[in-house]
Amino acid sequence: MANLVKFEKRGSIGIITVDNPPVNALSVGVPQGIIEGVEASITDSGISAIILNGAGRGFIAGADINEFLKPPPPGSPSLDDMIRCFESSTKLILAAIHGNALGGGLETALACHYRCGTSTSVYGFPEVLIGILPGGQGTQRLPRISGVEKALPLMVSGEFIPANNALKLGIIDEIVDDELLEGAIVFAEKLVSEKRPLRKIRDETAEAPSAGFYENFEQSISKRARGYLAPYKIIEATKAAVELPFEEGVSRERELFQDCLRSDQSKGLMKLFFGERTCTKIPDVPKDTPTQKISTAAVLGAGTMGGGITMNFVNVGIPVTILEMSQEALDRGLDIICKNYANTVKKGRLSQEKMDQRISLITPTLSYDGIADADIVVEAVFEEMDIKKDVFRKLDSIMKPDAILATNTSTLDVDEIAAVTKRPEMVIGTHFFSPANVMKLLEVVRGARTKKEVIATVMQLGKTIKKVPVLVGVCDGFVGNRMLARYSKQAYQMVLEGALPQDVDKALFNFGLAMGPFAMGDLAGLDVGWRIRKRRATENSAIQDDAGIDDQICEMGRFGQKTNAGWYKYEPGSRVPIPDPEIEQLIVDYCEERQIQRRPIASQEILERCIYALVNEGAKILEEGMALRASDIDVIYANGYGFPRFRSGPMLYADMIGLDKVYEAICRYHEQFGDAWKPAPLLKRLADQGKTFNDL
Ligand code: 3H9
Repeated sequence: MANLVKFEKRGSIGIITVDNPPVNALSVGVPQGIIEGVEASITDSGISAIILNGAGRGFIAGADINEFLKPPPPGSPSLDDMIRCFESSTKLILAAIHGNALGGGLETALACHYRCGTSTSVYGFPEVLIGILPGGQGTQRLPRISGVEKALPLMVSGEFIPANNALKLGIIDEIVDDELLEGAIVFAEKLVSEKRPLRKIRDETAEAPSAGFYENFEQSISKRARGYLAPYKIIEATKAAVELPFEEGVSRERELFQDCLRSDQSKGLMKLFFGERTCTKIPDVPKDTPTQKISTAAVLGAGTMGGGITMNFVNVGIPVTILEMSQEALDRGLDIICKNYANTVKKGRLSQEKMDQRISLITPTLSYDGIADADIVVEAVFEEMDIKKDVFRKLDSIMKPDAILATNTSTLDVDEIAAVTKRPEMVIGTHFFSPANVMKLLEVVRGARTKKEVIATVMQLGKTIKKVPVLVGVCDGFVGNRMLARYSKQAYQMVLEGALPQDVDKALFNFGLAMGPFAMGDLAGLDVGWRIRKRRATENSAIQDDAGIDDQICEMGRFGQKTNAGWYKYEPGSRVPIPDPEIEQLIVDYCEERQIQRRPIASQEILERCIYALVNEGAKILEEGMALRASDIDVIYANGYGFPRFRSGPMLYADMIGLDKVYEAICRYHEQFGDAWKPAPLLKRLADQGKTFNDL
């Protein structure tokens, strides 16, 4: 028997244990090992029942996702072979579950005759999150035991459910003691002594759902599932469970599974799955680097960012002292935090008790003395170098010696900030994205002198506060915003050349982005950038005074959604952008005054210029070492910039198009539009070598 699976006999029970760390995936060899365990049990007349369980942290977390990205190995028994073996078994098989039973792991359990789990066990079909469907008969079995109306939302959301819900849905038959094997043995012996039948889910019927169910369900997921293939394939497979005999349903499921597996979407999502795990691995900061314990935090500034950052900490039980300069600012900030939580309570996603607990972890203060003992302080004050420097000098003088000093700057040089302290090795950037309590991305900015222990601590802290932390280097805009500047510039440029904001936004929305750059500008508020540009122009006479279209829009008092007008207009209380003839006229007049010849711009050009601008800058960032890997950039874009997850991110998208084609297009734009399009040397090199960013 393969050593990924162990077999032992305890009394009259054959015990098969999958032991394939870290998550007991069904890698090549595991199904074979399990089959051998079942066969050994069947031939042993002293065995009356079989228990299948997992070693370590959980039962089985599903198929081995790595194996989907490679050609299948020849001849090794598959999940299907294993299920057939279970169904032809003459002895009762009980799945005994602790930790996770996910995807193919849950399908394995559903092919057993009975299932029991500990009270803390967790169940789910997360295949949809990697662009596939439960293709080990899950779409045919779950509707048969839980009903279509319960099964479909579970498979389409990829949600994990706890044991008590799984019991209600019929996924498990019994919750056993946390001493899993003892409880499972008792349960198996009971099933045998009661001569319970070898129950097969395949023999049951999936009843049709109530009239209109599928239509309503599709409607309910239409926003979330826009552009995605797998959710709709799961619906089709579920219909097959109702409409076709079991074996035919299984064949249909197999076809639909292959459709998903062959798609670029599943490749993109699987790459992102691994990318989101690889991004915390830093070559020169090994896993065993010592970390500091973070038991308390301080946040400087109770504005939108400071408030959001504070919420992240208290959400996971880390008390925060929040410092402001005036009582009024402090009260305003705390009020917003309370309102945010109250909204979540109103939506039923948080209990009042939990809200109160979280609020009680926040200590407001007006004095630096109040924060001196915090393990980490995150500064979120006004984005101005001199102000930040003053703040860091002050922090350096009052914070305890081993405190981590973090800045939430989105544009300023972290090394310059660190240089005003006597402990630059303790200074690091933590670039949160707005709204900081919602957005998953955290750019962790490594300064030239930041200590490895500090990096390891902050990366770990990022995970603790449920962010996706990605390490980046010090450069203007770091990774995400530096690339975004190129993208936004192209979007704006095309409006000057002949496109309208709605044309640009539509092309990018259809590509799968949550929204295009102009709708995004309106959402974020146009006045912030405008005020910065105005201030810079006053401070520096070398900056030319030709107000851009965006400046003119602000001068009209149109600051975006908050004023019901920006690049678009908005009905009061609505967030739906409506193209505005007044803006169209403004654009046309603006171009006429400057004798800019406008021309129609096809959506293909819009898309290429925006996305390739990201890719070209991304290539420069990689070459400079500001991001560790192409997949880190994709993780940044998927988690911080609404890039469609099914495309993984701009770098994998470019790889899939072919870097030779991308390079060729960029060279064309370079010739046409000049220096802004200078191709990144790395892009040229990879294109010449027929390689991809992901080969690096
Ligand atoms: C499937 O089952 C298809 C079938 O329906 C049909 C087949 C025909 N494969 O997340 P973590 C690795 S599709 C390979 O940091 P956690 C992961 O990369 C599958 N590797 O831990 C990481 O490696 P490393 C359906 C996997 O405690 C390490 O394990 N199942 C797999 O935060 C630890 O992972 C899923 O989609 C895998 N399936 O979370 C479940 N899973 O240390 C996907 C994990 O080198 N997995 N790894 O970076 C998860 O959701 C989480 O990993 C889990 C643990 C909740 C299990």
